[in-house]
Amino acid sequence: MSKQYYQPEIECASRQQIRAWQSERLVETVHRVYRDVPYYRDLMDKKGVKPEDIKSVDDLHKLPFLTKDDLREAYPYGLLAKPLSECVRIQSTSGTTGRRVVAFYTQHDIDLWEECCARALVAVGAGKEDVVQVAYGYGLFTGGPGLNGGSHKVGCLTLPMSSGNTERQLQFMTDLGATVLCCTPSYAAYLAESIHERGLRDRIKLKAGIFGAEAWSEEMRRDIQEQLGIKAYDIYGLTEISGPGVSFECEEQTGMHINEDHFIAEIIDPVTGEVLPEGSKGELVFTSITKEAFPLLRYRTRDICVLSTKPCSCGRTHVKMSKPMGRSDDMLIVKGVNVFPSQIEAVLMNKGYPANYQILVTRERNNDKLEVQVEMTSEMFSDTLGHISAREKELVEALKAMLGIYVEVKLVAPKSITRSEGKAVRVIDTRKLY
Ligand code: DLL
Repeated sequence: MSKQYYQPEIECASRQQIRAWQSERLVETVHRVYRDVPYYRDLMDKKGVKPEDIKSVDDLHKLPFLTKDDLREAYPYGLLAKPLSECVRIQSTSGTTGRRVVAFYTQHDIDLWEECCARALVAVGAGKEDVVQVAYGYGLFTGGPGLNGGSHKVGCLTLPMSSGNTERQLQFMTDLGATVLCCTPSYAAYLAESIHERGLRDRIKLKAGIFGAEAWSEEMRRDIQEQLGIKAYDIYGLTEISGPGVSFECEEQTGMHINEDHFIAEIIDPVTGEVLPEGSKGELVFTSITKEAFPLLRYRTRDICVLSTKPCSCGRTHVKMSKPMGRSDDMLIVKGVNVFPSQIEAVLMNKGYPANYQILVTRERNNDKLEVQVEMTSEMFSDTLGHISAREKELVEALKAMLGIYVEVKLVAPKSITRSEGKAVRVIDTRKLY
């Protein structure tokens, strides 16, 4: 293991020590933003909170929340906590609606972010001898630059592929003997499928994959692991808080350790904003405590998950977050029933379908219709030409059992759903709800 990016004194510190670091850094950050960022000063004044009221992590709940709307309102420079002359980079979220969210970095912030990604790589067993293929998008999206920087820090040979151009990905993967693949899980599934089709399985040397940026189920993990003969690890992050590496999985593969020396995590009730006890399912909220240019206090991620400080076999003591179980804002309400796309995916994968599907939500005469188009594997396609309706019926029943509502299922031919090179577009909701 690379010593520099696995520091047991930090990653395996006592909970008491972690809390002490967090309290000290939180107090410093709150004083700094109150002094230097008028937007924060206004928010805190409106809530009647003074920096002196925040003496430790126990006082965190007194601070106002920050939302994506605040970031849009303060766009572009309103939340900047350092002079522009000290900033060296921006990154931006992948959202296409409304004003984009732009995050700023000083060189210190870039180093910190890349160190978080380096920790993620070391946690999956990467070291100087490894060849890391980074097939996340580069540019404004944080996936490529973050993992690229982390890989450099660990000293791996880094292949800055960016996403797309599958032929070239496979050529470099085989010719250069990539051992670690970093990309979205949907692109990993597509690459696995392409490797299988070309009979390249014996020519790849991959041992691990670091897949994140979108929701993926345990079933999808199993599929990718089997197809590529690797261990597939989850990684989480968001542009606003830095990018990938806010949390990452270790060899236990049972949730992602949050880099708690840099970020404080809370779980809140998404409706009331009340802080919930450990183990509750709710919305994840982050406070960054070491960033210079763009420190965010109590930022509402809209990601629904659960936190746990249960001891981990890897020895790390940093709190673990579950895989996000959906978003408080992408949850579909169909015929009054809450539906998470991840539930549909779990059913499909359980029944042996590939991760190529699309969920269509429409409304006709005030009646919601939920349709899932699912691609068959080529084996299924040739096997079941006469039995498609039986297969469809089986899925309808399984989805009904999971969701409690009728879902129309259409099985479609292999390769008929457009492949994604970045985040897959899973849901097409044409209802006009607002
Ligand atoms: O997706 C950063 C990233 C890049 C993470 C590469 C991991 C790997 P954004 O484009 O700002 O940043 O999107 C952030 O994506 O709030 C989650 O809803 C979702 N997301 C990120 N990682 C995961 C994950 C990057 N592992 C938003 N599982 C977040 C599920 C994820 N959802």
